[in-house]
Amino acid sequence: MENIKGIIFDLDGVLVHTDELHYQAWKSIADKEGIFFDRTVNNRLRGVSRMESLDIILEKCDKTRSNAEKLHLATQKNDLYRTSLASLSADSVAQGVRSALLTLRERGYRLAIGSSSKNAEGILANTQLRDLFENVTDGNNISHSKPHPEVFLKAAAALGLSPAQCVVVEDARAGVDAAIDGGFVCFAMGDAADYPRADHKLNDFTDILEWLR
Ligand code: B16
Ligand code: MG
Repeated sequence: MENIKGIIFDLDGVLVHTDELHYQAWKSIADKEGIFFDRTVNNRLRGVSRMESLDIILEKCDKTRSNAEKLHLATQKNDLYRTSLASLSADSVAQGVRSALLTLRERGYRLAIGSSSKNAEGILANTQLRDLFENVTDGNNISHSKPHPEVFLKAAAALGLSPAQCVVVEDARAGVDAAIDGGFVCFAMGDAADYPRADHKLNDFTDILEWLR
């Protein structure tokens, strides 16, 4: 790890448990439309863009939807999701995360966000995390969502670092694929913790402090 100078964090499911809010919003849409949707299907949506998430949900449905109908469903989901984001505050940040991020900064690491979400800036503002990161690369800045490495390559470039100088922290298999295919070291937690492509497993977010001294 001597070469590591930067850390790029996924947002939903790593720093904040907005993954649960995504699940609740999609569940509400699927139930209203009579489409089967459970947490196993939901795990396939981690790190994947909003429209690609909808396509995965619609795999369980025989009815073909027009692009306009799909856009309407995705907008309904995002409206529900954004309503739930309004209740986020500094207290919504996962246990130990803020102090671990401060410690990593004190140790000299450069921090960035690499998220597929178009709501990332709002989440970082509501949770008062924004100032801890030099760069936020998110769903508004990319053409290809995870598992494509674009989001992490852009975040590393914004920090002025090469992929080999950065660790990516992810909770999604699609995100681990993006990191490894982009040439990054990848720490995995949550749903992706046992994914063999990751370099190291974090049982708890604060384990990162043991790896990056
Ligand atoms: P939005 P991450 C991803 O964020 C979520 O994991 C994924 O479930 C979501 O579909 C995607 O953002 C798009 O989010 O609808 O807010 O633009 O995990 O890459 O931080
Ligand atoms: Mg995630």
